Amino acid sequence: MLTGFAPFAGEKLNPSWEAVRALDGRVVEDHRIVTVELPCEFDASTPALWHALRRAEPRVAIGVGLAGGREGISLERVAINLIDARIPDNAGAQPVDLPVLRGGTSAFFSTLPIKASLLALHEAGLAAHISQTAGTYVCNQVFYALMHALRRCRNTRAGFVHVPWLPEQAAAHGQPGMPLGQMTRALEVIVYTALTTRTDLRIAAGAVS
Ligand code: PCA
Repeated sequence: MLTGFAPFAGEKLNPSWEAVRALDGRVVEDHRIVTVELPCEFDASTPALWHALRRAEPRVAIGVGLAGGREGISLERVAINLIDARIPDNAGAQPVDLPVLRGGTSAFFSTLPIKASLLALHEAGLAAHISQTAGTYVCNQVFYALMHALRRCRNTRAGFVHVPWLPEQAAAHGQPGMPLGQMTRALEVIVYTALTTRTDLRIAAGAVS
């Protein structure tokens, strides 16, 4: 299962959903990809995610969001139990210094093979890096909610990936961008790697280039 986000902050498109929806129905290693668009809202995104998870019961669940300003694909390593919204969400909510889940564990690590994915992405000629923070906005909340929901599901691998701006948005912001086809290909590589890699590689993030 792949989730993307609705546009936010006045943008017309969210590249995360554009890249994810291009993979709807695609079969990878005998698994059919299911896609879901989540609202960019603190209140509505988690119930929508949990509903989709219950329906899909996926082997691999990857949340995808936009991180404007970053270069290439960010393989997120950690979700934290903290919300600190820099801007209001699409419902006008701007929570600050609140937990995602009251009393919840401080953080969860991605259970995707992020190092193997990094290597596979670089081998495919796609710009990517390991990121140590998914931020403190709606994406981190969804990542945390995903990992919390699956904390006892040993058969489901899950994590989060940030994509950069699309080229036309990148030009408008004067920041790095990536063509949609490359984003979609990157997500497919990450799904394939998650389904085919048993134990992640143990290589330093900075050593893969
Ligand atoms: N990016 C935002 C929320 C939705 C999205 O695509 C984030 O990084 O939190």
